[in-house]
Amino acid sequence: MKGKIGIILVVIGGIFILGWFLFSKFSAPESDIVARNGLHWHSNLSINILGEAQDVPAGLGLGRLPHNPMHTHDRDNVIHMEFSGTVREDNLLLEKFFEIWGKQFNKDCIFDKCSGPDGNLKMMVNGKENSNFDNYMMRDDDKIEIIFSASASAVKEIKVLGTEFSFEPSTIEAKSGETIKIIFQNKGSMPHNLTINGPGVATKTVGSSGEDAIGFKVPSAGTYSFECSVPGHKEAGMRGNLIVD
Ligand SMILES: [Cu+2]
Repeated sequence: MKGKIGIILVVIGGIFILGWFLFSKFSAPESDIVARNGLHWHSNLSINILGEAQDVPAGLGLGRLPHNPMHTHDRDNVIHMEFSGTVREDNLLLEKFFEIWGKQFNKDCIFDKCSGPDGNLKMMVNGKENSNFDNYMMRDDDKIEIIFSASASAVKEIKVLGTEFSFEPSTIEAKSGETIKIIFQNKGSMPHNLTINGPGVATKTVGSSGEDAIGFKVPSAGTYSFECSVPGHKEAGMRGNLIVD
């Protein structure tokens, strides 16, 4: 009796698994089919990170045979989508392009830049903000822009080099109220520092090849002189101006 029940359970289980298999095999939704006889679409992709346009390389997806249906030919920011047969929405996701490229892109990050204190990522499609990011399905003639811009609260870093006896640059420009970080690097052979008159901030005196940074909130508009406070260095030429507007 026990044996019979066991067999019946196995048979029922088998039927269930077979049914589920057939269901999943033949029930792929029709709605996500974009084309049945292939397509040849193009979309334009531009990436801008902190104000700098990024190159989309030529020949992506064409490195080995068979060529990837999604690829680039030239350095013209055009993504080619040349599919044959049935094309599903899934095939046209922007994510696929970044997989081919081998670069990171998702709702938070482009390459190594992620939304956070450094800045914010946004995507525009045909002039409108789009929140699908890597899940966006590209369409013919799309103009896609991925933009990573510095957030207003981001700290601006300014590198100043000191040597005998000058600063490079000797003029620093900043906006009142913003927070800046001055990274002072001693490229000379004597000890130097960078001392700003007015806000009263100064780096440590550092030796040759040394470095020190000062972060501060930029004071009200005006011109503030800075110098190296090591005796005689200012007179010898180690001075400059912080111009605040
Ligand atoms: Cu000095």
